Amino acid sequence: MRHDWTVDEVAAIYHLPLLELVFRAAQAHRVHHDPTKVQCATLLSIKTGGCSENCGYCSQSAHYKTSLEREQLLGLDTVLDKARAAKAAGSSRFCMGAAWRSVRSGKEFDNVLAMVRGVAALDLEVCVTLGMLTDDQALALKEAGLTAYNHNLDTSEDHYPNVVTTHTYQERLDTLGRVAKAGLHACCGGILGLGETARDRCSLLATLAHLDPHPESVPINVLVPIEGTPLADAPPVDPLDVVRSVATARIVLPGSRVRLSAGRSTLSHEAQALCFLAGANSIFLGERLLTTPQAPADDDRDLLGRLGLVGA
Ligand code: SAM
Ligand code: DTB
Ligand code: SF4
Repeated sequence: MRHDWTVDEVAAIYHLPLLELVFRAAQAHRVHHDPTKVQCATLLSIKTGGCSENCGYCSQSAHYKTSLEREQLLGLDTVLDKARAAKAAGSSRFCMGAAWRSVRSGKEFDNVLAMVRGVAALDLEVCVTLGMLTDDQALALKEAGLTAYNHNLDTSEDHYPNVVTTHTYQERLDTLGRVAKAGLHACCGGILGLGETARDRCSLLATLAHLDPHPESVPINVLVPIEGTPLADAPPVDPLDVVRSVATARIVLPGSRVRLSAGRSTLSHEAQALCFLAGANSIFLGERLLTTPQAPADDDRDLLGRLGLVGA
């Protein structure tokens, strides 16, 4: 495990001839992981919309007029029903997202802690993404049985202010520091398609590799364009660049789970197969991400079956 990758070193990997890159990533994958297994996770938005932040890609920002309906925090029973259904459909991890800038201590946070305890009791890995955290909140989540805290850096430090201005990259890094200090695993990755350059992608991967420990999991999202947001008309990402990004992530973060996340259902089965070969070993299963649709779970089972991969 290296924590001193330079952007130039990461870029040298990212720009290798594609098949050489995929080959090297597949080798790294086999040293650290069982290449026949793909983790299946299910997402649930527990508090939707009305977010104070202006992330230019997000359906849930109150700054943009999107077609999304705001919703209050879901009740515990609703959440646990969804978690049981996710488990029955083959997921081993349940991830809950709230459209908050940061967590406020009080009744709502206590309800989220109850959700974490309840999901953990179902013998599922539990992940939440709630925005910025204090040390005490991170410890409370750890005590409630949280497996990992999702907090993405999303792009390079340089490009970040072009995407969001209501919080800084440093604030994201500070929250990740608190997550590590509380002994929680971090789930931290990015989005392709935010108008970034290849260098920005490499810079993000270098930053992720500088985190000590490396994130337990690294979501690679492809922008799901949302009408009404500044990035609604961003040019689509070349699927082979998704493969490149996954492969580079696998090489610089060899022990982490690399999750082929949002936007996966826009990739062909063949492109997804290349991503799995390049070291992707986790997916979101099911019809819904947080606020946007995905392919039905049956399609994913068909995909894994055709590739001879086992959902885990
Ligand atoms: N508010 C919290 C935060 O920003 O950390 C948690 C929720 S936020 C929806 C979680 C992550 O979802 C973002 O960091 C981003 O990586 C991803 N995301 C949100 N909207 C997306 C979109 N339209 N396309 C791809 N990824 C998206
Ligand atoms: C992550 O990196 N991707 C997930 C999870 N972390 C929370 C969220 C994807 C959201 C995609 C757009 C939507 O459905 O709103
Ligand atoms: Fe809010 Fe998170 Fe969406 Fe940004 S990504 S607008 S912080 S919900």
